[in-house]
Amino acid sequence: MRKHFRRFAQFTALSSLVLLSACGGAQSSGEKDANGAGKVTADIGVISYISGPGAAYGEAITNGLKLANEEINKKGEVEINLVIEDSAGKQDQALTAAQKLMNSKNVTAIIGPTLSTEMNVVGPEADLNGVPIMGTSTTAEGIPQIGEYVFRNSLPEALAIPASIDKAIEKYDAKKVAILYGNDDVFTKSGFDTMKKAAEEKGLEILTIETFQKGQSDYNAQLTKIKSLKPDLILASALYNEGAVIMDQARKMGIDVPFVGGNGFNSPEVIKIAGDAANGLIVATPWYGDKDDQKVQDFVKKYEEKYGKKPDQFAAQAYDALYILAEALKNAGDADRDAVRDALAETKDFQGILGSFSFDKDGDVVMEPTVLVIDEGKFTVFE
Ligand code: 1QQ
Repeated sequence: MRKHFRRFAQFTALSSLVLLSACGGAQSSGEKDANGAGKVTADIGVISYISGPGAAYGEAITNGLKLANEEINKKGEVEINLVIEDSAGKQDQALTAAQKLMNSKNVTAIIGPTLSTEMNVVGPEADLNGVPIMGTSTTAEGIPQIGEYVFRNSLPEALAIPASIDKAIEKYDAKKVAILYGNDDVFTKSGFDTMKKAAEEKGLEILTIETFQKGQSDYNAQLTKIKSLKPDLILASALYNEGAVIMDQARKMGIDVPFVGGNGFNSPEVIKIAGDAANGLIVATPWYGDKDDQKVQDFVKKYEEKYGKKPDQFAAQAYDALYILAEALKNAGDADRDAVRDALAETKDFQGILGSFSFDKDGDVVMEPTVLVIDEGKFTVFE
């Protein structure tokens, strides 16, 4: 079967595998009615970045999941109970949460974790234990390739970044770029690789490549160098906290060129933190809340009523993800982990709020992004 050849590369702790095997492997079951047609009932584990500096990602994700959960349960074909765990954006905490969920007999599948950095340790573990896992925000290269139980419905950076760069070149006739990226995170590093590759393929001159680390507060050295080189664009691979601070400091230094960011930058938090300094940020997204589409508008309305704010990309992806999983549970006809994995892999032309969704042969996403720019403090379509 696909991906089995990758298993030799999975180097995570065997001890937890042994522990899980000793528990006999967990399965939950569907409740059939007298006609055998009844609804499938399942616990779905969620690992999310709910506390710490990136907590707005986890808040949006869990909000989207809870809204979808209410709607799905109301329809009555599938009954999902969400079991939510906080990873705080940390690998070890994400792994502990995953082990707890996988050890629970009733957990059929896991949604999350939020960061690719976390999925890189949790994904191999879930795969070894035969627990289907689906990231809703993990966008680095290679996530679904971790194993056949590992999926995502998030727009990979490999699709998002080239789309943004193309638009920026077209609009600004850009020829020279500076690149800035976080070198201590799987997602920001992968985003950098994609940016560099895309810039080279599109014939852009890369003036400099600068790095930073999570939690850094002073970018003076990097930005002073970038300013002196006069790029037409700055390509920045960052999570929202660092990204917003970088833009704020750049604008204060008089750097007024557009920024191209990846998925991590596509958060209202960037505008909240950086204010006017966020104007000129270009991102590609699978989600656009002002889309003239009934399904999208219904979701936005319900979300705003429930949570008092507009949904972002992370909420929308999580919302669709639970529907995709609910559909797989229904098609599997049972809350069995293997059956649900197989049903998930078969997902094709699912019509969600992100548009039509299918997995490719690796369990990766086939999707067309929309390119947005922050203009006057608001994400708008970049024409
Ligand atoms: C990743 C991401 C982040 C932006 C998720 C919040 O895309 O870690 O893959």
